[in-house]
Amino acid sequence: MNNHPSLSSIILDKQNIIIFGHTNIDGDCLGSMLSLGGILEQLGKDVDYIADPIHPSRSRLPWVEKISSDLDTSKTYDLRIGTDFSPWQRTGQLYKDHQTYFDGLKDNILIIDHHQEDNYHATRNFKDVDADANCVWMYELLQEAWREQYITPQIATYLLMGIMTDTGRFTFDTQPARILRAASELVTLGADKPFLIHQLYRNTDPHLLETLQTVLSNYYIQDDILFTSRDEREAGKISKTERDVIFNLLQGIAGYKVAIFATIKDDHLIKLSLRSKQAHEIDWPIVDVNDLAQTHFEWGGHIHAAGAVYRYNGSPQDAIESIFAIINQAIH
Ligand SMILES: [Mn+2]
Repeated sequence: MNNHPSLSSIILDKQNIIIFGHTNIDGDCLGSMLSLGGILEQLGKDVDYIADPIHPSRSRLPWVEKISSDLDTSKTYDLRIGTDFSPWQRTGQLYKDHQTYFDGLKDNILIIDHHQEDNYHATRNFKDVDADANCVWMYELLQEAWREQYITPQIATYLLMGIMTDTGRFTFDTQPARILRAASELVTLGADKPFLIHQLYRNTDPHLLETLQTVLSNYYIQDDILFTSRDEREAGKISKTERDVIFNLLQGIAGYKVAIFATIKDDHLIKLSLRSKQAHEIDWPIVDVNDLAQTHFEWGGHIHAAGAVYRYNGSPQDAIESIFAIINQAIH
């Protein structure tokens, strides 16, 4: 991790730079993209910010409108950067629409990430799987390259957003000293914490209450598993903010080994969000949900928070029973 060249040397001779984010963009990814891009722009670089089309219900993330989903595959770039994800597949619809383009990219690919997944295509791989947020890792890399020279209050705010959102507002970080030090320095550099608190947590659309009604009426606890689900086919997508509120709620419940939030996406796909408790909270061995997701489903993430997909034919009720059985067997 420590033998990497500095960001400043990598971007020195690069002019046209594209920064990619992951599908279902979140505060950490957005903060990573905009903070790095903001510094590159101050250095006179031309920067494009590209991620999956953003659903209106997610547009409450501040500054998300700075991200475009119009990828011009004929445009050449001197450097392509992916932040807060590893395999190109995580760009979602972008990858599906431009698979040949992504698969054909061979050089000048820099990945800055904190997920465990493989990034086989990266030519430069800045990965820190111990970082609780990609933005804390990004902040350290930016500091290493340029000190605080280009970290304006706006850029400090972008970085603090990622740190706050990916740690659940400083709740489930595993390296609190590192997280709080970075947060403290960013506030000193002018990060606008009250603005973030308002935008992210005190400005939620009343639709949240409907979502909660569904999630709470569908929940059950059985065999140490807290399970709930929501059918997107009838009720539509929900925002990142709503998801975060749901998880804060589920994670506050005592005694479960795995909390599962299943989203029925369509007639053949169920998306799972998995959460487990940390060692200090429990008197049983920790459940590694990243391992669970990678072994029994697709995708992954982190030890205590991971996403997964399950493909099915037949009824979603049967699929949900199968998912429950797979996870139940895996953890017992
Ligand atoms: Mn992240």
